[in-house]
Amino acid sequence: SHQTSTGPSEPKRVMVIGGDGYCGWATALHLSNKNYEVAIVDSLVRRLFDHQLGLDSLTPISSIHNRIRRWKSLTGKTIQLFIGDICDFEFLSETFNSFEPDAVVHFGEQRSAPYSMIDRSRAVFTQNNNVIGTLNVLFAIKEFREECHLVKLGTMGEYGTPNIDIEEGYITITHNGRTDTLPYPKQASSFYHLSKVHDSNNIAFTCKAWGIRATDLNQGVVYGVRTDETEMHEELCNRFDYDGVFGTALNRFCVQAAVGHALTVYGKGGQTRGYLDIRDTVQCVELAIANPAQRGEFRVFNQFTEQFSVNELAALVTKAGEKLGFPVETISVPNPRVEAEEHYYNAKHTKLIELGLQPHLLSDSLLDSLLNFTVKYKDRVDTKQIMPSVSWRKIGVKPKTIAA
Ligand code: NAD
Ligand code: USQ
Repeated sequence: SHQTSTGPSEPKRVMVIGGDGYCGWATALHLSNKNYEVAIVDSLVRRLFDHQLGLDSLTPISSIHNRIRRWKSLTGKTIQLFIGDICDFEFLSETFNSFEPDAVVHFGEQRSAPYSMIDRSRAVFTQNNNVIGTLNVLFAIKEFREECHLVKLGTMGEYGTPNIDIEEGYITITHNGRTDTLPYPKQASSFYHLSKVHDSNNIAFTCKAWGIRATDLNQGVVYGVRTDETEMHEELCNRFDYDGVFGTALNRFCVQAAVGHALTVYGKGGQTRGYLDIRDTVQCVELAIANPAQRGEFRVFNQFTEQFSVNELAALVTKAGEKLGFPVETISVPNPRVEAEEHYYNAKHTKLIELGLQPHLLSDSLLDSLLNFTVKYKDRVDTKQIMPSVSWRKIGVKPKTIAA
């Protein structure tokens, strides 16, 4: 029984792969709260990466078992849990046949660009984990649940930074007098971002060949931590990465400001990306599920709400810090990545708005509360984890040990 019932075709049973992670946990709770039947599938490999690299979330996070028990005791709602690796097809088949999803939201990938650039073995792990995992999901849908809608997390980074406007998935080109609508050119710039390009190609092909219905959500950089559901209890608290491997731009800057570390702008700081609040991540995924793609359709949405350059983010955090009474400095760090540092950027993002997305834009008050949130946990910050440690140019075949 749905709250947001908009039609008979609306799916009820949603499998959230990667549901123990940052975006996935918030989404699983949101969908459960909206009366979808939710199952989390996760290998917990992300918690293992943190142990292996000696990193930790800014926020203390409970085990997935305690998280789900707490959710049940607060709301009476059950979230099913399947612990396993989706690269193991036997495991994935069993979860499909046991849970019988109407929609699969697939967050379950190695998602850090720096992690994928540590050494050969992490590059290979990333592409193997991501590409084979997604292929297995496609085979499971074909074999066991052919009506099931795949909602796949892609990335805006698939497009790179071309010197023309970025469209949503497709571009109409006239060449030598003939016109066609073609996949938008992809220019990813890490082995992680490239894994998403490979996924998109595999998904597009199986939509055509097998009639899979899929939505590729090319998400921008996510910021924030609180969602209506995760703030109900401290045991539901989401993870918040700030380290140089898994931390992302705005979240990192807030933690840096909170502990009095200079903001780490890489290179010239003109790198411009799409950004969104984690409350909009959960809203976008719900909208995609409630309005499924057609059989055989490969739908692409650009999932972000605003564009910022790294310099603009640093300026916003500096202003917010000063307002709260602590001075914030910025340093230019030699760019560990290979990327354009000054470039044109104008990406379309209208399709989710057309479906009803009501964005939470980055306002002064949101930035104040995010900064206050990081200040609350600042004693947990390991400042040794802040500077970037992974170089795009220095990647080699030798297993890289992580220096203390
Ligand atoms: P995360 O690392 O916090 O969560 C990913 C989860 O997937 C983890 O819990 C991990 O254990 C699980 N997982 C990984 N491989 C798995 C496998 N083979 N089998 C089962 N579970 C597996 O990452 P996140 O930040 O929540 O990102 C989720 C998705 O959203 C990713 O696909 C990412 O590429 C995409 N995305 C994230 C951001 C962002 O800013 N965080 C931005 C754009 C897109
Ligand atoms: N950057 C800095 N200083 C920092 C951290 C980052 O200048 O301290 C710069 C980076 O060089 C880059 C930009 O900020 O130009 C964004 O970097 P990021 O680490 O915030 O994000 P990115 O590596 O692109 O990856 C994150 C998620 C990934 C997702 C992607 C969306 O980890 O899963 O796919 O955002 S997007 O950027 O749109 O491709």
